[in-house]
Amino acid sequence: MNIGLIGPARSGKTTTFHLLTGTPLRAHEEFKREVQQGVTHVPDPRVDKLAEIMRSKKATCVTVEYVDTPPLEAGGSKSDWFSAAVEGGIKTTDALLLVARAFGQEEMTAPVDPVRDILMMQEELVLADLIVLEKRMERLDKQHRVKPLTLEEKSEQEILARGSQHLSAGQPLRTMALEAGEKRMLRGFQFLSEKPLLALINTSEEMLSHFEGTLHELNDRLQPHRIHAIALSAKLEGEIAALPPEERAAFMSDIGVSEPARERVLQASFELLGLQSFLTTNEKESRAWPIEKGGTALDAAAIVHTDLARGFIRAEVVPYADFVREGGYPGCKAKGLLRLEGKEYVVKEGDILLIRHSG
Ligand SMILES: Nc1nc2c(ncn2[C@@H]2O[C@H](COP(=O)(O)OP(=O)(O)O)[C@@H](O)[C@H]2O)c(=O)[nH]1
Ligand SMILES: [Mg+2]
Repeated sequence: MNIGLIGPARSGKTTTFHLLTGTPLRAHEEFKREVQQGVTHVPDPRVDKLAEIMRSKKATCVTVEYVDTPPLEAGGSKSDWFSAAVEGGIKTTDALLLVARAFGQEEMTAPVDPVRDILMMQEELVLADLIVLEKRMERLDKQHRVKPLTLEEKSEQEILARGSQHLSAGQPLRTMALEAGEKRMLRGFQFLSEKPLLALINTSEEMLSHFEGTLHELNDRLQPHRIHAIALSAKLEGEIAALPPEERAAFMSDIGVSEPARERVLQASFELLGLQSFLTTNEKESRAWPIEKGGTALDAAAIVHTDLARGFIRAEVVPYADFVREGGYPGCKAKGLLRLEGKEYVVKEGDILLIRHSG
């Protein structure tokens, strides 16, 4: 899973990137032009517990990759953050994290309205998608003049026309009503306004409680756009994360946060993407995997390995809590807690799956 950081210049993307990946901010980094990627682990104590029970050689958490995008050229136009972000590889990401600037109010002439800023940036995503979409429509039109379109091309044309109307009305593609097949087709274009969007209101220590307190209202205004916002102070949390572990808790409770930003962002991203996790465990490895809510045993098999999906026979399923209580597979078997499930079984959070397959 990878998430692209976008937002205007100096909104705190790079600061946030280092906070989320647990890497140090280097000197003068705000002026550097390169894209950077970093990986973070989704902390999951269940994986260690399973590794202990099964004596696995390896314990592997879910990983998330963040992509930081370069800053603007000096004197660049308003849309530069955006072309820089596209160049930076955000087209191929699964979701976007939009960093909105809500610190340094004293230097600003007007009071900050993060929702207005977030929606302004969304407009850029919408415009960029419209350009890509219209190019594709033109190409289909040209083709149509030479030879009749295939059925698939016709349905593509129809979806693109609807998409064009939707975008022209200023609406992001993520709010468009689509059937599963249509959605898949649209995904192929890697449209930016179609990606799930988490907004991060990056604020100062002084303003943090203000934004935390008004988050509900802000989210009410963002909800029609299917955007979810959280508030944090990237700089401050970066400083806290750099403290010795035993001092962190006290500082965090000082600013009124109970969990580190890294974990709050991961949690919000999982929720936004509609993800949950399932587990696998054997002597080699105990591991957590992300899966969309509603995903089946066959989907889970495909996530672990395509071969498992191809030769799928059945899944043996046991909830994590039962597995731990019984101390492993033998105990679960003895009590009949190990269920045999078919391809269509809908995976639940914390299910431990053992996929039986042929070949
Ligand atoms: N006061 C304050 N400054 C911040 C915060 N986040 C970032 N900054 C500063 O804003 C400047 C731009 O940050 P940077 O992360 O490079 O922004 P980017 O251009 O979006 O990558 C840097 O000088 C940061 O130290 C914050 O939460 N509070
Ligand atoms: Mg930067």
